[in-house]
Amino acid sequence: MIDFAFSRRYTSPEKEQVPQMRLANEILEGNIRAAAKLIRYVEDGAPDAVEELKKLYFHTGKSYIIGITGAPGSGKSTLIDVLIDSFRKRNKTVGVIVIDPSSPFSGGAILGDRIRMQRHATDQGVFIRSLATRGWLGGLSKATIDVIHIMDALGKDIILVETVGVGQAEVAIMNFVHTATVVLMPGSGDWVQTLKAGILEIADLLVINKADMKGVYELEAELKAMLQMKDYPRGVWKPKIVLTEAINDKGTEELIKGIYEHREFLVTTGKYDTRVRQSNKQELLEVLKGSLIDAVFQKVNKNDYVEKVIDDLVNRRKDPYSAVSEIINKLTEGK
Ligand SMILES: Nc1nc2c(ncn2[C@@H]2O[C@H](COP(=O)(O)OP(=O)(O)OP(=O)(O)O)[C@@H](O)[C@H]2O)c(=O)[nH]1
Ligand SMILES: [Mg+2]
Repeated sequence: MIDFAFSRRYTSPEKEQVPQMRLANEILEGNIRAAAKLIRYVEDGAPDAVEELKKLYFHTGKSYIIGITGAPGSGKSTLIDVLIDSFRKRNKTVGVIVIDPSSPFSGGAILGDRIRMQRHATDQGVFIRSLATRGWLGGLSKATIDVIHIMDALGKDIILVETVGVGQAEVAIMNFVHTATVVLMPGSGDWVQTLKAGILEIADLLVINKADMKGVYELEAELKAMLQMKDYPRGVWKPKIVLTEAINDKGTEELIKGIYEHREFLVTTGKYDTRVRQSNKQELLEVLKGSLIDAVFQKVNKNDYVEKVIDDLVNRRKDPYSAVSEIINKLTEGK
């Protein structure tokens, strides 16, 4: 029997010996320490974490998930800090996941983000976690959805996910959010240019932060021109542009209003269900991908088989397509 449990990165034998966990129940009772612990196990790729995630899954799907992505240093964390405040004033509990792009050694970004959101650290209604981007064999976006589920099960009404840039991994993460916000700042015109199509593909809200700085109107005009070039028939959401000054808590209410409007749009047009379906599909495919590769390797990788195939590729004795066909044939051998 092949175990389809996924593991997303190499774990040493002693790491696999995670003591019997009853974390799921504690998390469902709102225990923040248990949630932090499970997130750590997920990060370490502990196979037992999957058992806890399985239990939690049936209690998830209740949070509203908001993605905050955009240019480095555009003020995403500062914006999240003021958003937390506004949501808390509306009696909403908030989870924050910061995808930290820094290397494991610099730690700079985590520190900066933590400091910016520090004032919420003692608030029981707020739970902030950073996820390092390094070492995810099974994909960063899969790790992110696991942590989203944990915060969802913990009972957070709103989950904010911060990522830098609009690279492939970030776009994949945006598949899991209900409202995607792209944060820009004056002077990030080059960045906008290189990502032109990409931005409009993922953004439900376009935030021009640092509206106190020069160049706001140029950027706004540029974004408007981009939007004009695209067709938004009835029933298709046209990204909204919102101006903010996160450090002065200006424009926060407009941003929240934009988020609620987008949510209302999704619900009334039935697109909310479509998004959820898409997100579940994406998650299924990612788990499948990870599990299949694990399972296939377990089955075929006898006597260094995979290494030998790689040798063949390196020496051009075999092409990868035929190699995969052979692997698939090996799977069905003797059946
Ligand atoms: N002038 C001005 N500065 C701001 C504003 N919002 C944030 N900043 C500053 O911009 C810098 C970066 O802010 P962060 O919130 O860390 O930006 P970030 O996008 O999270 O940055 P990374 O996570 O490193 O990509 C900080 O020095 C903030 O104080 C604003 O509205 N106006
Ligand atoms: Mg940040």
